[in-house]
Amino acid sequence: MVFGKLLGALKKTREVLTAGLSRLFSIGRKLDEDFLDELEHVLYQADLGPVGSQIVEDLKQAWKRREVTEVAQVPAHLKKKLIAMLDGAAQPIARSQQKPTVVLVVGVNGAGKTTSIAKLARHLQQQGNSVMVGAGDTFRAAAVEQLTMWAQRLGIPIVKQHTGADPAAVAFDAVSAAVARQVDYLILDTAGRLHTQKNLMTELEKVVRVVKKVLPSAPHETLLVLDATTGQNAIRQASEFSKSAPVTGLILAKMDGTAKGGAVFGIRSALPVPVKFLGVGEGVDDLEAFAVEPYVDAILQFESQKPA
Ligand SMILES: Nc1nc2c(ncn2[C@@H]2O[C@H](COP(=O)(O)OP(=O)(O)O)[C@@H](O)[C@H]2O)c(=O)[nH]1
Ligand SMILES: [Mg+2]
Repeated sequence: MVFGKLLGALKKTREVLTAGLSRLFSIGRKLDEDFLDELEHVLYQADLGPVGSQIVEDLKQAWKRREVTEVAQVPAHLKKKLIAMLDGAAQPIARSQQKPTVVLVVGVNGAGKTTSIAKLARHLQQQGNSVMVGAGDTFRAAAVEQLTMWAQRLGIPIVKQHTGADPAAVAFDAVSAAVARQVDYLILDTAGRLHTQKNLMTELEKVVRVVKKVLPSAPHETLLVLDATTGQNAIRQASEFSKSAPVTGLILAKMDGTAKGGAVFGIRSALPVPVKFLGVGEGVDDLEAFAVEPYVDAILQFESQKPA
């Protein structure tokens, strides 16, 4: 079950949140300043960052207005607030009127770009689309091999050149081939880069220019892949990266096995673009289309929070 996988992936985040919360709830406490301060600390540990403080501030106001008077009302309030904060955050991947829809995938090395491309290709295939990939990370020999391996497994065409080739030339070939073949989606891999690597950022701009030369409406989607395990670092990357690349959506990879699954909130406040997908494992099926309520449900579960 889809929701089961998300629930499994977000286990650590949920544990940090609920362990902290059940500690708070177990001693039969009163709703007071101390309680709210501790709640803020628990939210902070789950990497909710400034969003946690915002929520607690909101809760304090509700408490002062006597809308929330006891601890038992806190969970529902919290959940409602978290869901409201992500209003509009979930959106499906773009689909262009004319084929192909070109998806450019960017992010720093190791974030999970190539793996996410394989997962995304699989996801799109399962929805009945024809998919093609372009091996635009020409810097690392292993990168082209990695994408080639995935393309073979998925049975999809790949456009590639030798290591060290001009990524813009690969992009040109790939978009041309995708137009000629009229595939539904072309997903373009790119070399990892930091915003500080000026020549690489310039190169990315060149890739976009060349893509537009073949297909003026493209890229239809520029997805930034962020490694959720890096927490605050991912938040920094999101804001810095977006200055140089017109990011239209996020893929948050490695949501599994990290307690920093709450980073979605912080990342969204740094870069308010839609979250398209969550990476929940290394396998090709480990990608979940982002949906707000299932996500919030997966990081917050209150069933077991009865006073001990
Ligand atoms: N656990 C986990 N590992 C992931 C996920 N996405 C990517 N990885 C791993 O992260 C590492 C780097 O991924 P890769 O796609 O090569 O990153 P790239 O350099 O951005 O292309 C690989 O070992 C992947 O298997 C994910 O959602 N969960
Ligand atoms: Mg890669």
